[in-house]
Amino acid sequence: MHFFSPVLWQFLVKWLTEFALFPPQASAIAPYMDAFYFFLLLISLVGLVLVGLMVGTFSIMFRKEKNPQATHIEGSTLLEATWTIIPLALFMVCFVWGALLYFRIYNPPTNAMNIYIVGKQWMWKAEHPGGQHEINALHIPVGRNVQLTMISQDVFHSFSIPAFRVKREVIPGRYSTVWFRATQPGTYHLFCTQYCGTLHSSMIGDIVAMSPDDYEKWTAGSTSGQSLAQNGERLYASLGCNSCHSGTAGARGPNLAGIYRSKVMLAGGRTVTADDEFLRGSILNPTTHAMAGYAPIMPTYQGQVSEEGLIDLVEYIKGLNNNDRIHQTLNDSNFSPSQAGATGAAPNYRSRQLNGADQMPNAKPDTSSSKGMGPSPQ
Ligand code: HEC
Ligand SMILES: [Cu+2]
Repeated sequence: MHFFSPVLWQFLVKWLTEFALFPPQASAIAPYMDAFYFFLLLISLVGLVLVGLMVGTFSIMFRKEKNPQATHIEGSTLLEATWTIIPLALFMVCFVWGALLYFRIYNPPTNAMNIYIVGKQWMWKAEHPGGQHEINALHIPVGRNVQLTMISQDVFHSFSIPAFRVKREVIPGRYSTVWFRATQPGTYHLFCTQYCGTLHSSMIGDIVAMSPDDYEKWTAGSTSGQSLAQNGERLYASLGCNSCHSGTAGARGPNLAGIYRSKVMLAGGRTVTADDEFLRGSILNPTTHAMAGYAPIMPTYQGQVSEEGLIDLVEYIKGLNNNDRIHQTLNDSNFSPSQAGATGAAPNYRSRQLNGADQMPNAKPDTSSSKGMGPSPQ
């Protein structure tokens, strides 16, 4: 490429016009993050200049020609106290300020709408509660708190939106969350910021922040018909969860209606809150999540349900308020939990998956599951 090549000049002009020293401030937390960042930058700069100047001045003032013999070397308590106390005070300011920001960033507000993210080599998949799926893109409404519940299907990834000043590790085997409130409509970069293999650099996408109206239009226009909770309900029946978790007296498994965010007593006597992570863990590792008062008979579903399927199940259990529809499903498929309990034989989950799924009386849309998607109550 020679000097007069138009390609070169085009590139230069593009680089100069689009070069951004700093990403836009497009989320509620961004100005606070930047204030802290610039404070750190400022005190570092002041320290650098101060120390640099003193090193320079003193090495000239006390150079060897002027002072061939080192004399008058003595300590000064006042001086030492000063250069200890001032940096200490500055560091304490950073600590308190940083901690306050940290809590704000890592505690999602309870009114946040939840979207699921599954990372894999090398793409981001987003799943909205209403059943909208996206790849390497995420549509969100401006002005609403959005929480992402994220998991990786393979290696470590990291979900980063510089314009929102958020970044969170996305790891296999465990949900991690991040939240933000977009303040300006626009399209922003999404990066994977954790080297995750050959095509790591192409694990990027667009965050599309839209006005609430546009967002409503978008969600209405891109449903796949089934919400996550509806998919979860089908899975729940086809995997045979309902045979034990039927909510009837004497059922072999605990009643799962209303369990979300409640306190659960484990077999060891420890009490935990049934959050997303707990629900997912209960399905994959029932033994380590064993509940007090129940026999550890729940089979593990490790390797039988994909991360997407687990999200569906979790989303379904989260919205489960009563067991009416479970009873209906069980009656319709001529399968009662007491029957299974009496024979002592484990129900055949596989064949039920084939027969049960299409016979379910669940054609009517489940409105309870889509409550998170409505317009913001402010
Ligand atoms: C063979 C009966 C059985 C089947 C089938 C079964 N479970 Fe369980 N489940 C149990 C029992 C018993 C417990 C309580 C003891 C324990 O935690 O291991 C339990 C615990 C749980 C818990 C934790 C509840 C709490 O209050 O701690 C969740 C969540 C759960 N099961 C979900 C599921 C899902 C989802 C499925 C289907 C994919 C399923 N279970 C299938 C018997 C079963
Ligand atoms: Cu990655």
